[in-house]
Amino acid sequence: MKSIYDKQWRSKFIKILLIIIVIIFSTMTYTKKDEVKAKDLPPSSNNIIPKPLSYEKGSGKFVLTSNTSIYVKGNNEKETEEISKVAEFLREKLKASTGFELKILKAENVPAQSIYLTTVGAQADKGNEGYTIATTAQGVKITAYKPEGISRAVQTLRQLLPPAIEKNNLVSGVEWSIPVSTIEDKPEYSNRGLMLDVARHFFTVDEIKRQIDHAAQYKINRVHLHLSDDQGWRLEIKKWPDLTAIGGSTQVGGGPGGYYTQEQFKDIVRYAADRYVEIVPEFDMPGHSNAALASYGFLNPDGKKKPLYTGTKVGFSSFMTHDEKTYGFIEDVIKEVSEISPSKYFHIGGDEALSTKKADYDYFVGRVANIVKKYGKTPIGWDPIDTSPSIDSSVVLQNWKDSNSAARQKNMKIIASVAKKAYLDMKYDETTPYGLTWAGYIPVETAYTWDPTDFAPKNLVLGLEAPLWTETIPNEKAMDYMIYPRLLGYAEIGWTPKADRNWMEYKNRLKSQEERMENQGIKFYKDISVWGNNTK
Ligand code: TNX
Repeated sequence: MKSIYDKQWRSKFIKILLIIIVIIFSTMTYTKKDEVKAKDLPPSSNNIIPKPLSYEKGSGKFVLTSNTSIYVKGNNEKETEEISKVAEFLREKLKASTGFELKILKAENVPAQSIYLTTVGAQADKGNEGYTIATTAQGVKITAYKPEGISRAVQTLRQLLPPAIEKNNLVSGVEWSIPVSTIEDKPEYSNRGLMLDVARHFFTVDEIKRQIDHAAQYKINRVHLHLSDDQGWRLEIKKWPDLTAIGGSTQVGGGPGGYYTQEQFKDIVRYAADRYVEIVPEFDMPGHSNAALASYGFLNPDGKKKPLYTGTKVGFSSFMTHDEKTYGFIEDVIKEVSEISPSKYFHIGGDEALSTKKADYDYFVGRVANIVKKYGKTPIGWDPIDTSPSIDSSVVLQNWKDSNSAARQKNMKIIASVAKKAYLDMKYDETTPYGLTWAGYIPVETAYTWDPTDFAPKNLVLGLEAPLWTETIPNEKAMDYMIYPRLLGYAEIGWTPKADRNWMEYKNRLKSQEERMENQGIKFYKDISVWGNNTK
């Protein structure tokens, strides 16, 4: 009896042992597989957003130390100066976290252990924004046709370094290494924009600069400022001071509003230009004009100033379209702004003019477009500006409604901003604490998975722009939350060819940006499709 019991027990024991061995073995192979996976994983450098055209990894690394210098050389003195400014930008970005005060030197012979920024020998084929970054164990060489391309490359270089590089305080114990690699890159579209509505809620110069700086790292190259609307006029016009004294004195909800002096506007423009970002000014008309109508009685049919408006309705205001005083006033504004705005574009609004008869609207936008052209600028307008017979291909359509057949017929250039895909003021989902829903929810995946050519023929598309309307966006925290991380997707749609983009792959790269954004203090939204549950 005992021996039978023993036998049974033994066979049971052997079975259990076998199971344990199988379990141990399978976890071993699993971890082994995992190790292999980890080893084969693309280095963090492959997590660059927007994704570069080509990335080739070698072996080894270049390590940045306090002895590294930045060398600059252009094709002429002026270009060398311009590259030096890009070098200064790079030095400042590296300073806080590394503690290094890198020297910037102009020299013929570039020694090892340096970062070399140059336009010498570059071909025009990658355009003004294209570049090559060649990293060896000895150093980094950035070559571009124009200093602008060097600036875009410098933004890429930040992402080749460990995420701690983005910290605002000294970090110790991190090796500041860049993997040996070669990157060839250039953008798909020349217009990759972010719009900030500073009219519904006012944002300070520093808040705007902060957004420009954050957006520029993802190679956004246009920041469109929506400078007037029913609720506020936000730029000083010397000839008409009440525009800001009265029209700038409030905002949605009745707060104090605010405005930029011309000097402050120039300061924003300069700050953006240092990052090769162009500021595009917009004054919305003939609708969305209550702040102006509240500032000066002569702009109204009864000669009386309209009351200030702090609500969120649209479509109730209109300039007088058949009164020469209106056009005299508008010309004064366009003249003053054109003098301080280096952008070749001037945005004249043109949306939701629901209180303007169609024929009057058509006449008005034609007249205003001509004034803009008189001051040497290219007009941009929201649809339905393209439907006016007085608008032709010299005007750019910013397309928000997916209604651009007139623009196509006229061969007008188009900036894609179709609301259901590109509006940063749309909620991510029903739990989003800010924003609107009229164009639908825009989770991060929806924001990423489209292309301007879904809405317009490629030959007409200048690029895209993501607008942040601010009726429900009262502060920086709300702004960050709505812009990030969706803007990274828009930046990539604008930069990376459609065929190279894929949501499943992008998702991983986006997740790897988390630490960088956090280190910069960007209060972004952790979308469930990327970060999973319980991360809100
Ligand atoms: C429509 S889009 C508007 C804006 C609003 C926005 C809110 C466009 C050209 N006009 O006036 O702020 O919807 O999403």
